[in-house]
Amino acid sequence: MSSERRFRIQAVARATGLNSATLRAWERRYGVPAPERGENGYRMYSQQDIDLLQRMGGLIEAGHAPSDAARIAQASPPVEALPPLQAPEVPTPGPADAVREALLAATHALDGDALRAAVHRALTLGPAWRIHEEIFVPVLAEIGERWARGELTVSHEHFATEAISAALRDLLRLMEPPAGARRVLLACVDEELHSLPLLGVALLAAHAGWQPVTLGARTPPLALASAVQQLRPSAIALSATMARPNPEWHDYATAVGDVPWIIGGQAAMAAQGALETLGATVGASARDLVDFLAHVGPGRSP
Ligand code: B12
Repeated sequence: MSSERRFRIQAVARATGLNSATLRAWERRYGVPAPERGENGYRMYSQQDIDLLQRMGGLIEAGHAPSDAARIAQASPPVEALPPLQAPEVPTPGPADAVREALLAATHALDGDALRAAVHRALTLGPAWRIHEEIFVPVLAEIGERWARGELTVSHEHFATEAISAALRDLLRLMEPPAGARRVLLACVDEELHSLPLLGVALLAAHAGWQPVTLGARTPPLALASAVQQLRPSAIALSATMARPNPEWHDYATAVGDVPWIIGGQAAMAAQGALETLGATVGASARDLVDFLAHVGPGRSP
């Protein structure tokens, strides 16, 4: 490895605003970037890798599909040098850090006023999908960790989830789809109670100009099949967090018929091979939906 400064994935995630699952997914799918590996196997990113990621992120924000953004970012050198990454040991806390901390502190204290105030501050910090990705997703993951360590109870988790879900629903209501927008049908698989991830997916669908229709938690294959019959969606997005002993992937493949489908969440990632064999696209992060929808076609029907 060269003597040039290298950064670990968490530092790169903080510097680029992309989460680590997205960084790994872009590397796997588009080879963007291809960081060196340290002796311990950890990814070690160079400043050039970070510049490339920032270019690709900027292109996606400007409306390019991720696959196009990857190609363009790799082909075009930066017009001007981007500011170097902050040293990972001394990250400067920004407004997003402060809001994340405030959300966690309010959750610990079960303080409704403080939680509402922190959620409102979060809503001022950028476009809806970015607020979700940079603030709500890491806070929910941290709440999950603290719950698993016994530092927070289910009441704390419900308390925070309720407020964040309400905020995401409000954001979705504000993102009126354009006239003639095509439908993407969203649902959690059977027995799946983690419906909140679907709200993030719905936000990105709306951002891409599609009309999300969300069925929510615990949607058995037959219920999905009847919704597909009735709504005739142009695409289907499913979410599966918890692994189950006998997942009915085959029944879902039947339920979707010939409608293109994507499935994400931890359980879907673990069953990637089986799902792809059944014709599904497997998404590592909600952003993968944008790429998938771009391949399905324009958000508005011709
Ligand atoms: C809130 C929460 C709950 C709430 C859910 C409320 C709701 N309405 O959603 C409730 C209380 C119901 C719940 C219940 C349980 N939970 Co829970 N929960 C969480 C928590 C804290 C947040 C979940 C969340 O919304 N995350 C934010 C989302 C946006 O992130 P994500 O799920 O990682 O999704 C990302 C990607 O996977 C992807 N993605 C997901 N879906 C899709 C779909 C598409 C199409 C695409 C493209 C991408 C995509 O995009 C997302 C963003 O990038 C997590 C902690 C965590 N790390 O997530 C635990 C967590 C998921 N829960 C866990 C557990 C163990 C449980 C319970 C078994 C607890 C129990 N003993 O009862 C039950 C199981 C219920 C069930 N059968 O489904 C574990 C799961 C561990 C595992 N995989 O085995 C976690 C990780 C907590 C932990 N650290 O242990 N939970």
